[in-house]
Amino acid sequence: MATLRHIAIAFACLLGMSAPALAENGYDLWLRYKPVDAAHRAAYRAANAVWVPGTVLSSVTLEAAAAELQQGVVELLGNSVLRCCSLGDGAVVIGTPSSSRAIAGLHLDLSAAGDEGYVIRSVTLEGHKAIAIAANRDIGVLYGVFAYLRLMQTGQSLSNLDIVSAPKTKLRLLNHWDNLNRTSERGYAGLSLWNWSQLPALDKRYTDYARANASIGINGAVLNNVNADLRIFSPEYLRKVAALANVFRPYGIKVYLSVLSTAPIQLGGLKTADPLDPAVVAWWKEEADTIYRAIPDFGGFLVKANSEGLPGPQDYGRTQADGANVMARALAPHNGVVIWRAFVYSPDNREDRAKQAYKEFVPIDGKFDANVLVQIKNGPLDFQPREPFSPLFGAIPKTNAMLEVQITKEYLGFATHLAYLGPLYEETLKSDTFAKGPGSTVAKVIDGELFGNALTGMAGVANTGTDPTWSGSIFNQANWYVFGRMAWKPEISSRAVAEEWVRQTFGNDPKVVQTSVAMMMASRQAVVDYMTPLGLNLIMGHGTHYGPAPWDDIGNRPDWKAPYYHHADGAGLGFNRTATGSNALEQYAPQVAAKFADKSNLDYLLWFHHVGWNEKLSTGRSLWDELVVRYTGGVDAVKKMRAEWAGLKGKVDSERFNLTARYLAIQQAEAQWWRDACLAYFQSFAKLPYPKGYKPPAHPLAYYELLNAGKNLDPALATGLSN
Ligand code: BDP
Repeated sequence: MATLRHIAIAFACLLGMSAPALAENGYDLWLRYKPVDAAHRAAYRAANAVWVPGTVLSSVTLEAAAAELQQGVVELLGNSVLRCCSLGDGAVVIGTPSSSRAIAGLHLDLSAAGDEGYVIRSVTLEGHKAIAIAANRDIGVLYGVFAYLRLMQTGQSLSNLDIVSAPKTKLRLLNHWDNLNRTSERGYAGLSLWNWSQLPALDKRYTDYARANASIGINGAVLNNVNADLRIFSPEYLRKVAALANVFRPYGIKVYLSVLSTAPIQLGGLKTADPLDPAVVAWWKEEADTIYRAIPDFGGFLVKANSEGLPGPQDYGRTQADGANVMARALAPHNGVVIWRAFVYSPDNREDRAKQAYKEFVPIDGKFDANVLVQIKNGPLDFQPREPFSPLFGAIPKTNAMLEVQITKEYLGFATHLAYLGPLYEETLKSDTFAKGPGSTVAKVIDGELFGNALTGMAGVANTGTDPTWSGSIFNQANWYVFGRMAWKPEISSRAVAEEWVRQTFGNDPKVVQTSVAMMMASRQAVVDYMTPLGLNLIMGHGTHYGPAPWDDIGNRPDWKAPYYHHADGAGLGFNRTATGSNALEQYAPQVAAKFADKSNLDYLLWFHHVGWNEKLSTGRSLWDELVVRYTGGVDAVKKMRAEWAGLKGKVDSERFNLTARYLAIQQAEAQWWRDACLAYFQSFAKLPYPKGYKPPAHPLAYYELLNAGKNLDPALATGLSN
């Protein structure tokens, strides 16, 4: 195959044609080191002619950096291999001042690179033109090498380089909601990557996973589901975890584990898990010591407590801070951290679910130990296509606040729908909390700039699995990519990242780049419009969160039923969270509350207001008409994406082209399903005609209700389903 491919490329080049688009399955992600185009080849080859000797590959990380550079340069530049040993123009020198004499001799200012950052600079080395990739620590060198290769992958100039980059956040973590039986909660990309039954035996995929993460600066992985199975702490599993940690270590990735607060009972056989009980305190210490014996650089624990039926410190009348601190004190001597989730809500609490986490955590601000981070979902509810930012950001200044986003698309169409999440993350990060006046963005809260927190971070619920594409589709890879890039640099633009990703993933053909970026940038709003326009939320299929089910009223938890969120009735639609309703607005700074209270802010209209069906909106249309227009617009946007993609036939290799085309067809059908089902349902309250030119749904409401779990579901079946 390889030979044929090379012959084909050589032949095409000979005839002056661009190389044909050959099949690829997506496994290489954005780390495709395909030969660069003719326009750049000569300059890149000249700049990468000589490998400067003298870097002592004194660590596995430097070895990985050197290997990546070698592979990248060889594959990107075709037959040119970095030559070793005699200095000449076009030298590339990598290392830290202590591992490389050449780097030390250049006396570069590395202060801005910090512990993990790097400097890439055009320099003169013994009279020769050279490029230095330098850092204070080995991991910075590896990150620098990936950044350097990215310059060539994306067709940028290698002249006069002067790049300094350092991550703005300390913990940049993937959260894998993976179970020990290899299912992955809310995973749509095959089985879990972790083959527990074969570990500690290794698989190349683990190394490639680590390379992909390191290339975008991700430095930690929580291996197991937040709904944790404690068997992972048994000696047998810890050996398996340690094997993964060994593979990830050269790439700067630490492993973390999810744990339950009742571990002292379940694992330790104690009678209580009360965090203030001395036996419990001692048990956590011993457990931490055991883990660190197996994994000396273990990252720490991720904890979901008193949430969705899981146990927690409140079961003993203790606070969330008490629960976190007992673990934190056990981990502190080993430099481990506790990441405590703020995703806390309960059906016994009659308060608006969107207000519960804030009420829980604001009173205990300042009570958490220094090595605890509180991990807050981007919105106050649950990873919806669009939510206002969580009011907790900016409200707990004395606590290390970490942002949690979902990379897997639980509420945005699973694997098949094309939805680039960069704009969603960007919207959250750029949201102004006004906590310390204008400009107090969520980005500045989570990177520590606003309140001076020492521990900072961002976590993404991973979308990785055994699917050949890793992420369930080619475009889903972009969500993994943009998560890493934004965790590194929270103020980066999602459009810039989209372009960078497209160039690495599909090449630099202007039409491919332009079209793909445009599709990506429009895609998330399209999903909002065909699923949950105007601030609607949580109207997805019960339990599965697949497809529309605004009628869903299964089970006995009101906060797990769709009507709790949309409040459709004969008068109108939407959740009144103003002062006359739940007053969730009061949890935001006055400037933010005023913005959300403004009914012309249509993105959050129905999130904060119950609006009459006939009420005129800022668009000049009634709510009902606007709803029809938005739902229809969402479907049209998918049709447009599909047509645009079709125009790239022949410009993208056939396997990845066809897979994407197939998924866009599914997305179009499902967008239509969403539109029709939701409009049929809401019209049963609005009882208004469709605006001129807009088609009513093809079927009656009952048809859609039957399609997705709802009123008509067998009650026996329904009891087995969760939220
Ligand atoms: C919800 C998911 C559920 C998770 C939960 C969480 O449906 O599977 O366990 O979030 O974040 O959105 O803990």
